[in-house]
Amino acid sequence: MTNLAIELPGLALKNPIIPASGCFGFGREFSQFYDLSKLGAVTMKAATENTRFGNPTPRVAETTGGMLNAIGLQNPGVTKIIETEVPFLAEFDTCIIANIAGSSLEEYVRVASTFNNTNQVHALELNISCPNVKEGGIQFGTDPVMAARVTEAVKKASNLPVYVKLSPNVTDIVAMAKSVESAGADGLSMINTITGMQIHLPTRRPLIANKTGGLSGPAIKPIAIRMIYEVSQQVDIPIIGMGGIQTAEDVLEFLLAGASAVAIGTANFQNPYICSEIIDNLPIVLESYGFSSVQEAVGKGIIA
Ligand code: ORO
Repeated sequence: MTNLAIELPGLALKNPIIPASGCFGFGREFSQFYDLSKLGAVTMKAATENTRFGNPTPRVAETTGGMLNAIGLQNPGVTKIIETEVPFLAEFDTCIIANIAGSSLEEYVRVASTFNNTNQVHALELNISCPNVKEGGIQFGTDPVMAARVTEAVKKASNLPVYVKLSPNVTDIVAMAKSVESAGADGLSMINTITGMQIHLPTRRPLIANKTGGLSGPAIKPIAIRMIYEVSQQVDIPIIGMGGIQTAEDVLEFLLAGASAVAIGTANFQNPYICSEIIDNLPIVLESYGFSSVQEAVGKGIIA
């Protein structure tokens, strides 16, 4: 029997498959398709202090091998999420990860400490990498000093493990990773989307109203693999890897590159059963490449 379980700070995962933040809402729609208890964990859509309606539409567009989005952190606000969404997800036998965002260091701290009042959330994912809002977010995620400052502040404010979600929109992702590790991050989550833009020729307008958006999907998979590989060589904290995963073979590639678990994002829009199908296929794929557990595959990949 292939052992899919993996232990990360705060997260005793029955398998390494986690729907990615922003691509699964709060799980309600997907719970009509399969039992969410099958999942290793669920990462909720980003929570901010107050309700956000997000950016003007259109804010999602298909691209070659991927998708652009500029949702703008739409969410009902942390209090509502704790009142209505966390209890819904807590009905399932899975871990809950709360993605937190803010437009200032103080907002991150307030959102993080609000989650202390619920005992149903297992970990925080500190989102310093949203490419689609003017304030906060990526300003923290592209500067190692700011990233360390917000990580340290959130760690102080929270009794939950903190996974910092890194942006690929930087020259040196290893420097970012090391900086948040020194500031006390318990883990990393990488990569968020890559800023992109596409133009609709007949109207000569950008395809999305925000002009630019975050590119996700299989088009970014090699970038994610490269970054996870480089970072995993240089830090000691675990990595939740993501970026264009569509199959169990892709999952194995991420594990071999150095991820300990993975998040599935864009693929959920194409196939709502994708996480469930990958969980079913993963033991077969692991076995066919000679692995008897997920743990055994982590970081064992690259034969030079
Ligand atoms: N979009 C992304 O691509 N990443 C985020 O972290 C957040 C958003 C969004 O809400 O626009």
